[in-house]
Amino acid sequence: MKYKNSTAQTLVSMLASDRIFLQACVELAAKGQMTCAPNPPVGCIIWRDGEVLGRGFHARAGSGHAEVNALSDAAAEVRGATVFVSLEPCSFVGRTPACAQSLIDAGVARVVVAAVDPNPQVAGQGIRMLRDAGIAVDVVELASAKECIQGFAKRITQQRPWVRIKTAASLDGSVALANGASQWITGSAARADVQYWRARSDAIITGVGSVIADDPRLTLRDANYAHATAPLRVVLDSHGRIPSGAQILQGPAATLLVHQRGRGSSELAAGDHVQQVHLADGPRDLDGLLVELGQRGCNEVLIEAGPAVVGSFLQSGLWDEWIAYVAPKVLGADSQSMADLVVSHLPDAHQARLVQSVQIGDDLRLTLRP
Ligand code: AOF
Ligand code: ZN
Repeated sequence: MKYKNSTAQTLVSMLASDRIFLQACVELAAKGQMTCAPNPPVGCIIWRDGEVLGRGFHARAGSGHAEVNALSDAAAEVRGATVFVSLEPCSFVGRTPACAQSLIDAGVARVVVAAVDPNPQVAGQGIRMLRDAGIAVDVVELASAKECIQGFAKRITQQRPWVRIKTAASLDGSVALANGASQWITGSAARADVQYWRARSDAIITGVGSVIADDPRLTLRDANYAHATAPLRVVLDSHGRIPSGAQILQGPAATLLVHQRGRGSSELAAGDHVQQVHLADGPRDLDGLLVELGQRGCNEVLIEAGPAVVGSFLQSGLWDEWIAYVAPKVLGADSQSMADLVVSHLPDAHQARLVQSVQIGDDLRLTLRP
């Protein structure tokens, strides 16, 4: 059949190339993922006549947004260009000027957006501003664009961070032997993979039980993520049991101790990097804890804790994603389950939905959703 260039075919191929450019924007956005909180990661590409004129991503709150960085990256004139951006351009003057206005001033002809900004201060107004100025705007929704801002979206709309649980257990769901031995259950590749989730988290939550048992540092030590902002280390410690010599109390990363009201460790010789908060019901008030972390600008938090904390997060239903590493080994009947909870009736079991499974070294990594 002879190829005939109809309007419909032109539209179809335009849509296909829009998606390819937007996907490249999402990949650019990821470069800012570990540093941009509380802002969302965003990537932008400016294109005209078959040529990329400029690229930009948002690296840090208070510094240039993706669009502005792409505009300044463009050496050539951008008048009449198409702008691809993974998130709707902002419409308000915040820490930085409104991107929609900067694009209008630059005289671009078309803007293609992969996700509408869930921020109520924007929520479609950026698109409206551009259209009012005579710029053609197409929203080509991309699942990957939504996914990369899921932490920001949850905080800005529900005032709570995206909660990701991480577990590393044996085939029979155990995280330690009866004598407490737990190093290591998963192999080195899986443990290295955990560094990625730590690096993209704004806080890591653990329980005082794990601090007493393992004395973890919960710091980033992978050179691949040297640029990442160090996550806040959060210790759930109702009664102020944390040993004053615990490694987690050492800087330079910040640590937040969560106590029950009236309790706490006043005698802790804590430096500026250690803060304490008191919740009415202590760390049992998981929702109060999430609100506190949302107020501190956390978009994504990682639960890296023992069976008590993991069990209470599962039971509370206050989780969004679960990264479960499974090692092909059996620890046996007297080993410790990953979650301190009792299920008496099968229909009451905590059912998760499997969305991905990948082999990491000799282990398996399951991505689960509620
Ligand atoms: C964009 N491009 O690259 C990002 C956007 O306080 P500000 O001025 O940094 O504004 C932060 C808000 O801007 C943030 O809450 C979100 O709505 C939007 N993020 N918008 O056009 C970007 N990061
Ligand atoms: Zn902006």
